[in-house]
Amino acid sequence: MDTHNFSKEEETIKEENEFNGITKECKQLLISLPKVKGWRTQNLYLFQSFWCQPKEIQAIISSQTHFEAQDSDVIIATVPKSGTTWLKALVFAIISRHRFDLNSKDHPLLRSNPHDLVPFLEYKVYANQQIPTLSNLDSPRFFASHVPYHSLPKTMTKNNSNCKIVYICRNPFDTFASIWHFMKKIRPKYLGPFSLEEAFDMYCKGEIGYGPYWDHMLGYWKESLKSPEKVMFLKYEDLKGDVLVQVRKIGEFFGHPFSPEEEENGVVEEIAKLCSFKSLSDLEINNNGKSILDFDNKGLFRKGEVGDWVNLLSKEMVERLGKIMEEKLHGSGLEFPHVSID
Ligand code: PAP
Repeated sequence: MDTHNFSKEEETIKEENEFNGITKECKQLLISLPKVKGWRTQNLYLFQSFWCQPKEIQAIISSQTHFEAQDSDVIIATVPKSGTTWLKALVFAIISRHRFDLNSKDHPLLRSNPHDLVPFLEYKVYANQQIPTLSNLDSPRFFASHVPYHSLPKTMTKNNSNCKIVYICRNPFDTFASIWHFMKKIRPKYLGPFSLEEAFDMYCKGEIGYGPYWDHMLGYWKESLKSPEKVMFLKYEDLKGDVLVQVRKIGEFFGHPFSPEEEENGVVEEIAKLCSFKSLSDLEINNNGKSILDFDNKGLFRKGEVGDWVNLLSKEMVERLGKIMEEKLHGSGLEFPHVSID
């Protein structure tokens, strides 16, 4: 429960922030939707079966209305904090490797954060009521989204669309830990205190941006089983396990397999190195620059480890989330490595 008592002035700031930049129609829609307290904004709204913030809902509706997919589009879909930045870097480097020399000091990944090279539909492309012309962008176009599969623009997902989607998620224990640490940094003060217990409780109920994450993962999982040529399903743990194998698979999936000559010249290894936690997090742009929603890029690189949740969650928390995962993922074939706190 939120124990912070808001002053009159703070209440005004809250109200102004909530619908600032939101059209009348969208506001009307928001008012009709179920809502819960937000992690980073005043409220999260239940829109198309997932929880989301007002500004993003408006942008998502706009993307669903206006985005025209092209067969050559490269789409990266992700659960927040599951390795989006890493996957964006890898996919960009793999697909543009004939255009941008991997050894060049001018490689875009050395000068730009991956989020600026592969923009989110909901945070960037259609943000702030923009409806940009995208048809004249160089091919292939790169876009990203955090929305569940069923809420992607229909021109992407319809049967006769050949654009490809690579998806990444992560063990929900680590996703929670990553989000919790990130949120502590960016949560506005006027929203008041937010305890670990409260955040965890909301997470377990699915009340988090783009959550519930089990539904998010299952949506893409089922689609990847049905149409493996259309949706490639990855876990953060797969990339950590053997990034070279995954780089090759991503190349093949997008129709850019590595030639024997490239293999011999170590191109796969070069890409993995360029996109590694160490390389990216050492860059000036990722230490002092900003990208999505004006947040510091530095905050996108914390530890980059598997299993860091053990330093955060109590035994009871592990049991509760473990049960939820078992129940939700049961029978789907989607699994994460066994979790135990002992
Ligand atoms: P986003 O949703 O804000 O874009 P996202 O990139 O999906 O975040 O996830 C951030 C996590 O990926 C962080 O995990 P952590 O909190 O457990 O440390 C971050 O450290 C990790 N990460 C970022 N870049 C890399 C990378 N190149 N290699 C491995 N992990 C990375």
